[in-house]
Amino acid sequence: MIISGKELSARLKAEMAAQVSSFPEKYGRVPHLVVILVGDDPASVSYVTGKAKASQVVGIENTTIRRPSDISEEELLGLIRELNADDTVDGILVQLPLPEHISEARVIETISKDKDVDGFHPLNVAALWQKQPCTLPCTPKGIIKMLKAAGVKIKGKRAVVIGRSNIVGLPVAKLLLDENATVTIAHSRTADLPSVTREADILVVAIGRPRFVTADMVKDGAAVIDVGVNRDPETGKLCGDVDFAAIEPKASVITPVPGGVGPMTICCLMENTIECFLNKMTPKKV
Ligand code: L34
Repeated sequence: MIISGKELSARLKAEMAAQVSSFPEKYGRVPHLVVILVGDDPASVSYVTGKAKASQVVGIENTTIRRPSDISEEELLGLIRELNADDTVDGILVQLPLPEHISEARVIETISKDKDVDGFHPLNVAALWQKQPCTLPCTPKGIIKMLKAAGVKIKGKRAVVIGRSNIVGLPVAKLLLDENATVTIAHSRTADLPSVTREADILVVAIGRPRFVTADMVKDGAAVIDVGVNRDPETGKLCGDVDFAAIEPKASVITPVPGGVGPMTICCLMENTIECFLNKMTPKKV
């Protein structure tokens, strides 16, 4: 079975739209997400456009701020600080990657924790690993939603995550662990990787190389989640990290690229923006 992230995200966005439509009456306004895009990398432009479109569907106000790739780090940090101080802004996202002269770490730590809709701020990451309330990073959150929607039982299963980035690999491994899977984090330097991945009931691949995972690496009946978004070197088309044609017949469920994890990432960004808005509007008593 192919898990359509496109369909699942459409369903969830429709539910969020219904929820958001009650906000003007309840809170006097709708959530406001600001996305900052530095430079004009075509992939980033496409993702940021997707975020603006999804905002429109959900009824969230979206401001996309574009800056040239030669913007100084200080200027970018200044813009973020202004948005932090702006009460009408609920969520701030700076699209990654950034040009080399700008420190991604400094940018991420400058965004107010309460407006960090990506869940990338060190305080959010710490809260996640300490089992405290936090904003969950969008891609890992979307992956867990897809597995659950497809009826995949996570508890007691062996999960293998290929990739150890801060954005996907590490947090998705943590979320699977919290669902009581037994998790192995592998990477491009893992010795005899196929012997590790063949043990996986749930295989999550976030390595960024076309057809990195071949059929011999996948156990029969495994759930396969493909986080890769690559250009196929031969056809130039969008493709994942998994040899989809060869693995789809073996897998119990598999996510396609495009139409899999990508749309779910954006869907969870919408959810996180609503969450940040509601946290502000209905503060929890301590
Ligand atoms: N700050 N930077 C920040 N937050 C993020 O959550 C991201 N990411 C990653 C890159 N940089 C970021 C995204 O938004 C990757 N990513 C992302 C989002 C959406 C899609 C892919 C990656 C997506 O919608 N992909 C479509 C195809 C889009 C196309 O045609 O180009 C899909 O169906 O997979």
